[in-house]
Amino acid sequence: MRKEIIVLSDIELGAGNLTDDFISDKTLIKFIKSLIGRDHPVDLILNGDIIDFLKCPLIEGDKYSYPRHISEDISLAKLRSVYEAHSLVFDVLKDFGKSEKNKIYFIIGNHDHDLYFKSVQKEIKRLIKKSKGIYFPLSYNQHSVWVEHGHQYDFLNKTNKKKPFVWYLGKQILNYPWVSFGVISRALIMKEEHPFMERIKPYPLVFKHYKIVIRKISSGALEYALKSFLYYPLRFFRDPTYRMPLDFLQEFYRRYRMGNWDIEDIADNFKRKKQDAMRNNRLYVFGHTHETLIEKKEGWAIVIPDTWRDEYTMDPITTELIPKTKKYIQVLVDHDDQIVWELQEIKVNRERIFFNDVMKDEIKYIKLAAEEEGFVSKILSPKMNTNK
Ligand SMILES: [Mn+2]
Repeated sequence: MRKEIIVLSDIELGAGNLTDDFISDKTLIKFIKSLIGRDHPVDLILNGDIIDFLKCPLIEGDKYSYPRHISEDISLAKLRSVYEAHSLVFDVLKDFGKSEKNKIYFIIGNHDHDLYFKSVQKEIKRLIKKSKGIYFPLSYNQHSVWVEHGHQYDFLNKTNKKKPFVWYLGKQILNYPWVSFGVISRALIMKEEHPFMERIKPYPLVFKHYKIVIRKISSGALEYALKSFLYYPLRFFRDPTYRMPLDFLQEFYRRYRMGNWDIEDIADNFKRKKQDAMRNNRLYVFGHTHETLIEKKEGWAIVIPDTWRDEYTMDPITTELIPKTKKYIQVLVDHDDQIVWELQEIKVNRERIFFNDVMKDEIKYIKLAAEEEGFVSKILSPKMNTNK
């Protein structure tokens, strides 16, 4: 065999606090260990939202906050907190990367936009002791395999590729997509109040069973959207993070006229955008949507291998919360550059849990889930938040 390509995404490594949704360190470490010592080279593609900078607080002493203006120093401090909470994951990447023929690709997603900072890339290279064969691109394209996180086909989360940074008060800060600023200033506070709920899919079913929360979220989101149109651009005139992009306004208006508020289907959007180029590759892999998708057509296929964070699918009849399996794409490339690929999955053993019990005490079940998977959280104490 010439090469093996492994793709997984949306791991969302956080700081071990209430907004950190990754607890499957043991499963991930065991899996990456199994890739070490192959006879052939392995390209390990971490397809975006791997380090969850977006939901990670800035921890300063015994206080923490979710700052809106992310300078290089803040991204580095967040990386440090993530490293402290999940250092064994970095260690196993170090072991995997020791062999020169093994390559690691950190593809940039919307939760790890911070990877645009060169100093953050440098620090990751230092932490996993790999200076060659480690990359931070927006996409991967080798052996007719195309890999990309996919947020560029989701208009709410797409980033301005030409302008990853903006200037604010003489400092370079991250030019997050508009929605991410909303996440930082509003949604994370709600996430701390309902840390488990956000892990359960599908959302419409969750909301059906949990009407108070949906009301809180809708009114919060509506208020934020209205203020973003009418008030913030004036109130924070000099602050680029409060400017709503023009294409967002246009899209908003278009959707309003069409009455179309459906969640984006990134595979569909990609096909529409890249129709002519689809024949160039045989396999397209995306992440971002936290779903499992296999679409096979003559000559090409699109796959999404779901998320690695702790996430559940609610059974609509019994309301049992069924933990998602951990999935990855395995591609084998032979010496004639022909590929064979498969969606693989790893099951995690967990006790059965039901929606109604979880909703009575979300934090208790957050802790139980972490315990069951052997994740020792260092700072799982809420209410030190300094955000207003
Ligand atoms: Mn994403």
